[in-house]
Amino acid sequence: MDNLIFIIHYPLSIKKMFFTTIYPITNTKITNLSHAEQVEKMIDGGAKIIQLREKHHAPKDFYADAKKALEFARKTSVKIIINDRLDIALALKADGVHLGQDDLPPEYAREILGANAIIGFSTHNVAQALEAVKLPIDYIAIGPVFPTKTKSNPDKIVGLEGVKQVREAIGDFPLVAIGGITLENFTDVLNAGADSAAIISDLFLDIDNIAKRMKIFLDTSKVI
Ligand code: TZP
Ligand code: MG
Repeated sequence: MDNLIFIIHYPLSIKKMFFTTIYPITNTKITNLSHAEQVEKMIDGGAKIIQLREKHHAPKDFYADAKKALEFARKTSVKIIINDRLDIALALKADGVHLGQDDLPPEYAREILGANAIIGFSTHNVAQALEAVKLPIDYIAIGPVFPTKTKSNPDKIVGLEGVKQVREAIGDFPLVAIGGITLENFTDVLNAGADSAAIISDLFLDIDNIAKRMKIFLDTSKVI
């Protein structure tokens, strides 16, 4: 018993509890609302984990807006994940970061953010997914599942078949599907094996009723 080896398994199963069937992502361009305003509405609609994604504003403006969003979320148990910007996630003590294939490698993000942070990683095919599950991350995203206008230069569409193949390849590793997911195809995506669906544009179809649409998504997933 001298050489007891402790193996730390990622993802920590307790973190899986933070997932709901919907993983909403903010978008200031589509909504014309600040990240903080969107977070308020998403939380009102029942979101448990929200990703702040900003592709246009200056880092200092994103930082200030995300700070307000986080202050609001901290009155609740809702988790806030920052897309791309490990520096902003660290500065704000956000709950985690979501990284893409070309971003800072997740190993470094883990070193910097620590064991409790939630780290997500985008993948676009089975081979990338299989590599990703070896990394110290908490969930992988697969997509785009369907055509999307929200992301510039999207990777090849994987379809429902792609989600199924990734699910089969990765076992029960937490899986988020993304790209072109709507109220109509959302249950198919979950049935294909995704734990959660990350949604941008379809959540904002009616800008005045973001919370209501969020609730409809959550209620829809309760009946599958
Ligand atoms: N990554 C793959 S598709 C996508 C991202 C960030 C955009 C998803 O947006 P939408 O509007 O839900 O298709
Ligand atoms: Mg990215």
